[in-house]
Amino acid sequence: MRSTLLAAAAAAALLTAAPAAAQMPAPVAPVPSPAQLQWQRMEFTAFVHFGPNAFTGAEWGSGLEKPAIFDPKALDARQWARTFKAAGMKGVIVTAKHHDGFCLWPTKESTHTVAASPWRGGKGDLLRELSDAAKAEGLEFGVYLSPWDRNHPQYGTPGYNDVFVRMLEDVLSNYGEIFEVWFDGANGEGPNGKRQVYDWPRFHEVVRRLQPNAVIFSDAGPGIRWIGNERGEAPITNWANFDRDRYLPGTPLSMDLPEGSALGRFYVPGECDVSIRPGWFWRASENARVKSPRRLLDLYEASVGRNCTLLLNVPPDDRGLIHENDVKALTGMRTLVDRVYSTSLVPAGATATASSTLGGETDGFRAARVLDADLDSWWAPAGEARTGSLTVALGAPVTFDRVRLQEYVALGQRVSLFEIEAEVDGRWQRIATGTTIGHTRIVATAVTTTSRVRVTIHDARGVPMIASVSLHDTSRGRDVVPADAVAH
Ligand code: FUL
Repeated sequence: MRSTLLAAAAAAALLTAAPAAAQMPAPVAPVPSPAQLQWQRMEFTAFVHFGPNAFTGAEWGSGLEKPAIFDPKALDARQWARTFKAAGMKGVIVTAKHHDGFCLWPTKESTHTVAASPWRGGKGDLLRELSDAAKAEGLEFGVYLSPWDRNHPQYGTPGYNDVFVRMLEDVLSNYGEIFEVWFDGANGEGPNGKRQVYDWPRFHEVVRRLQPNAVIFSDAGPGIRWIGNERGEAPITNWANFDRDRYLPGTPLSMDLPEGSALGRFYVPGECDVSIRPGWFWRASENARVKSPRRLLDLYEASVGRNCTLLLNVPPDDRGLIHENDVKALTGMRTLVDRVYSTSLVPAGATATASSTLGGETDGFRAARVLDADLDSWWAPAGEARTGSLTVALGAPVTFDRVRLQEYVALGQRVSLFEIEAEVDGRWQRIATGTTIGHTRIVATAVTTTSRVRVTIHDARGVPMIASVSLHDTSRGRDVVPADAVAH
């Protein structure tokens, strides 16, 4: 089902992208798979850390916790899914198994599972409840699985890789379509004091076999890479291109993890994971330390606004509910993101012109295509040019402090150097310069009032293909979020 949808979406994207009069620019490798492209366009996803740690206050459970402590009496996965949906998130990824080894589904592969807990009389299956709730709310469903297991008696022996493979098979066969599989790279010691040598090629093969459209996250991919920190912030220069096969932690090549590299041979976009609270798991002592809506907007700009996705962890509490303070923060964040980013301040009557246009301005890849809301409709300069500029005439002065640029990345990420100018008192003045754009780049500028904005691409890896130019003002949200929630 999802595969048919993905294939149809890819074909439609190419069709809508090509005006009759012009030839499509050639792809510039590496290009995303349809699943990666769809994943990038999701932009914002919920991460859910839940398990015995919500009852003990631990960050890393020892694996010795008694399953009897896992008893979230009011657990309501629909409340989680409704909260995420209302926040503007497009999917949810749950810790099916964290380092403590406790499985949130009743697998035969372990005795340390929900089946041994009092929750739902030992008949519960959290993956079932959450995948159903996600489906009901129209959210994609994904799973986090830690190969590091501090409980399993076989961890640290070759037999454990078979156990982990069977666990993966369980999780990937029984809960419908999985959009992302999140492999935690942690590799500590197990109950016998040994570390496991993980069989990654085999783990990946299971995912490809059972969920061919799922994207695989781990530090260096293969589908999605870690951005290198747990603060939710990507570097300003950000390539989806990345040499995942050469990545080695602790060597100079690991420097490529945050930024990617222009010449990277694989398309492996970055994901920014961060918690809404100081810890990954809920604890009562952090109820007053939930990040403010304003801080969450900053994180949105530092992740989604830098060609990455934002994977925001919202851990349920020991009742099995998303705590009121987290709900409030997410509601405030949604209001801010909507106020600032759901519409562009470029007025409907604005016009766009370009230094040149592939296929001509009448029915080619016209400049005005950067002003429509369709990401599959983009401007490109004529010939094989790797440079060019777009001028947007606003018709009347507009005040803004953010410019959002978007590339059409289906045929490869291209732009490596750009400049933004505003016409002030009859003279063009530079208000920002930047390197990469990618799927989305949000550029902060000084508060600027102008009737004309010019975006110049100074260098790119191929013909630049610009899908969108929009203007935004972060002061627009301030009046709708209470002052106490804004402070951070
Ligand atoms: C890390 C883990 O050790 C943390 O507990 C958390 O799950 C984070 C997302 O990944 O590797």
